[in-house]
Amino acid sequence: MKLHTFPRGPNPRRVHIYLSEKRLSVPCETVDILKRDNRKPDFLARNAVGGVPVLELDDGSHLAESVAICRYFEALHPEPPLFGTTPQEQGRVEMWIRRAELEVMVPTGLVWAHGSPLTRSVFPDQLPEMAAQSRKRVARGHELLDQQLAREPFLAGDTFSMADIVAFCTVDFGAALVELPLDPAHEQLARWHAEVSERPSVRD
Ligand SMILES: N[C@@H](CCC(=O)N[C@@H](CS)C(=O)NCC(=O)O)C(=O)O
Repeated sequence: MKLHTFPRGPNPRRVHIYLSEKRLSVPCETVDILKRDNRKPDFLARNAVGGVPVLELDDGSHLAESVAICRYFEALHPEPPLFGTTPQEQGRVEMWIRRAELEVMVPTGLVWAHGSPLTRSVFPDQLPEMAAQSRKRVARGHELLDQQLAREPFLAGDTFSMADIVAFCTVDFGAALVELPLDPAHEQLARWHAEVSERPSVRD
């Protein structure tokens, strides 16, 4: 088994935090996405979509998509649960994973692609208007998370879950690289962000 990864990327980072929470160790090979190694034919043979992370299994097959990779490990190692245990918990975790992806990660990615000088060489047809609109969507996504975190300590309830991992990696990426800092008005999002930042799986 081997994880093809670029640990600083927000999507691979989810898997690294997940594995650390589960105390699982998996051999890793870094793919230099800055050099576009993930767009070369040998990598595209592993993942036709071209992104990292990709998990190579011992039978030579591959699994892509960060959440799918974590679900694979969850089925093999259910404890401690990070996708919920009861049907209700599992539904809530899934709901907040989807919301973190669709309401926050998608627009954050669009700001990254269309509004960052760091990606201009990769996306020469940047649309500043798309970046501006997506910034507003990110603000609404942060608001959604903030409201939920005013009700519950973590996104899916009382316990830390995969939904927190997905949302945290997204919010952190936005703040660090996409000029999408946390709004001081989002006090619960800031409280949660500070708490999750202190988890050994995130800090180390
Ligand atoms: N939905 C995928 C997204 C994968 C993805 O876009 N990964 C980024 C790194 S954070 C990447 O490989 N970017 C370089 C590229 O797509 O060429 C997942 O969750 O794994």
